[in-house]
Amino acid sequence: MTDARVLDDLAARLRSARAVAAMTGAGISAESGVPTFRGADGLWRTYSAADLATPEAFARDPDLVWQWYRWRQGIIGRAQPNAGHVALARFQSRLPGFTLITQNVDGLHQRAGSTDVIELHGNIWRARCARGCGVVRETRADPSGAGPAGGEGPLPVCPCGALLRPDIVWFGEALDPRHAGAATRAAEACEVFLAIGTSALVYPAAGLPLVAGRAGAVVVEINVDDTPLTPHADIVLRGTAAGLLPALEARL
Ligand code: BJW
Ligand code: ZN
Repeated sequence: MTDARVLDDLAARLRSARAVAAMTGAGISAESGVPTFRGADGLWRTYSAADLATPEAFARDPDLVWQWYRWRQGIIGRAQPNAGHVALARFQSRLPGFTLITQNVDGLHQRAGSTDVIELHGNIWRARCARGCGVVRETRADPSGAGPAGGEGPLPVCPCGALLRPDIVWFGEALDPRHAGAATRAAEACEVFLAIGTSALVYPAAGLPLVAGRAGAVVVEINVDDTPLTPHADIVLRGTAAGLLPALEARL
């Protein structure tokens, strides 16, 4: 089938489905200028996940970890949602049973107009108590890259006296069970599952399209490259999220 026929066919399935779930990864924000993790220019090529994205790293060197997150806040604060984010926000208004799940921490889906987004790995614009007393703080969307303490200032401290840390799920940490539960239920209930711009390597998120497939959903992969999900996908669309999602949305 030609790409146009595949898109026509998929759009018809989406229109007739009672429930649709989409899960995005860093690839959807790549065209907004936000670096991915594992590509040729990915963050893990230059930075060590073990030094920056684990609770042990934060305990060892919270300054370094906050510096890295402030730098990323700067990039994300200057980025704009792209046509892929906008198309997914329109999916939500066109498809009544649509659930958007994201692994991204950048908040670009919400800035494009999506609501009720299930953020599996947290959000870079929030900080929470590192000791776990329950305090959560919004951090400023400051394009200068200044973090919650403002620029290079002292590290942010919780009223309980512990440090605040980025509200992000690091390696080895459990996902918030409310978000993991909602995402699993959406995967089990949907008739079409779209996996968009994710390397499908990081669990438990990478298991969601497989859950959906086992429950009978049509699994669709949208990615510029092959991933471990590719052999399990029913439909593979090779191309960019910002190119393919508007083309799909135009057919809904
Ligand atoms: C495009 C495109 C375009 C490009 N259009 N496409 C061994 C050691 C340590 C841990 C483990 C281990 N084995 C298993 C684990 C568990 C671990 C895991 O899965 N690790 C694997 C890597 C092996 N998982 C965890 O630790 C999770 N927690 C857990 O399992 O808890 C268990 C537990 C239970 C009970 C109690 C306690 C514990 C947590 C995982 C958290 C992940 N966190 C991060 C955040 C890091 C920092 C940050 O953001 O600040 O989440 S890691 C990073 O990877 C980030 C992402 O959300 C996640 C997924 O990456 P994603 O989105 O797929 O991006 P990329 O870069 O990998 O891929 C981009 C894709 O886009 C590519 O395919 C491109 O081709 C494509 N693309 N441009 C379309 N324009
Ligand atoms: Zn606290």
